[in-house]
Amino acid sequence: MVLDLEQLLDLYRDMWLVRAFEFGLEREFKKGTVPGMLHIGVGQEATQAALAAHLEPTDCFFPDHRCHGLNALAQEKHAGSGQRIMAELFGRATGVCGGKGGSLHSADPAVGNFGDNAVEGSFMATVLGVALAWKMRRQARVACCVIGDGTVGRGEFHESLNLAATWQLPVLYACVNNGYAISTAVGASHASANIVDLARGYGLPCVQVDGNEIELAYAAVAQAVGHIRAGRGPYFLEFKTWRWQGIFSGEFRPPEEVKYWKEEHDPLKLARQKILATGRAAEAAVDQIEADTKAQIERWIQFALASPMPGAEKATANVYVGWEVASR
Ligand SMILES: Cc1ncc(C[n+]2csc(CCOP(=O)(O)OP(=O)(O)O)c2C)c(N)n1
Ligand SMILES: [Mg+2]
Repeated sequence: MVLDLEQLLDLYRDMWLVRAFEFGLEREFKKGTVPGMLHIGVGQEATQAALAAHLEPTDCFFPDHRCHGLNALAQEKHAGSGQRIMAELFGRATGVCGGKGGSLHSADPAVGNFGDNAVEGSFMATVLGVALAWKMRRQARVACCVIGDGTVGRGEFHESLNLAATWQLPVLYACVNNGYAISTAVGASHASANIVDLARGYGLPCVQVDGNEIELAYAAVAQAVGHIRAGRGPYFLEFKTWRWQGIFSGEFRPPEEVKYWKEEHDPLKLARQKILATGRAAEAAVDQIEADTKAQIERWIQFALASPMPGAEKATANVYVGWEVASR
């Protein structure tokens, strides 16, 4: 075992926080209390917890559209204010972007969250600039971007890997291969269903890992982050995982596939089994972790619901850096 029991329990708590966050959010969304649209990250909790465990607030990450959990974990770990990610998704003034960012534009550079945007892959160019600045300043930091398998088809993916490898930039590519982009299977749109096969050509270390096995995911991120901080250039990680929800409601995948991922290879069930197999954790204590995180998320939802909407006077604030159109 790579992790001791305490570490495993901490990660289990983080994973439950992500799952409870997403299910709580989805429930509220269906009630109509959450504006916009959502892409839920249930099923990918181990990947998100493994990344959150290694990224410092002085590093950065560009989250993708399924990273509410990573955003919340970073916010909670580094600022003690995970509820502000929830409030952001509810469009409230107490959110990390004052309620104007929502699901796809939640950002807080103070905790390393440099934000997503709606154009898949576009931050793969931006991450190069951040990484180049850090390399020039000799800062041992990690610039991470989280991308889906679908994003691999974008030109920015190839431009980014090429330049990061050529200039040996401190970039961690965290590719979450959940098997589908919208409803297109990865092998139907890419030359290989294993993204590492495509990335390897750029000459950077490329490792594929089971993204639902928390110990393996954790160890892979530790290795990648160590490599980057040591000044040895970029690193590519492919997490093999599966998302419970797609872009639209309704199931398009075969029942046996759904059964495998939800019942036999669920990251939370796997972690729970591993914890209990140590023989040093009582089942009731493990159940309590689940109950505690669910209660914590309900408090975050209540915080969001009780928070005010941003005032109309904020509509033009923060549109341009250093120039607010206060008079309008
Ligand atoms: C450039 C661009 N093209 C298309 C879309 C619409 N879109 C949103 S999510 C998505 C699928 C992305 O698939 P993947 O990267 O595998 O992420 P997943 O949803 O599977 O986590 C697409 C095509 C977009 N946001 N940006
Ligand atoms: Mg995908």
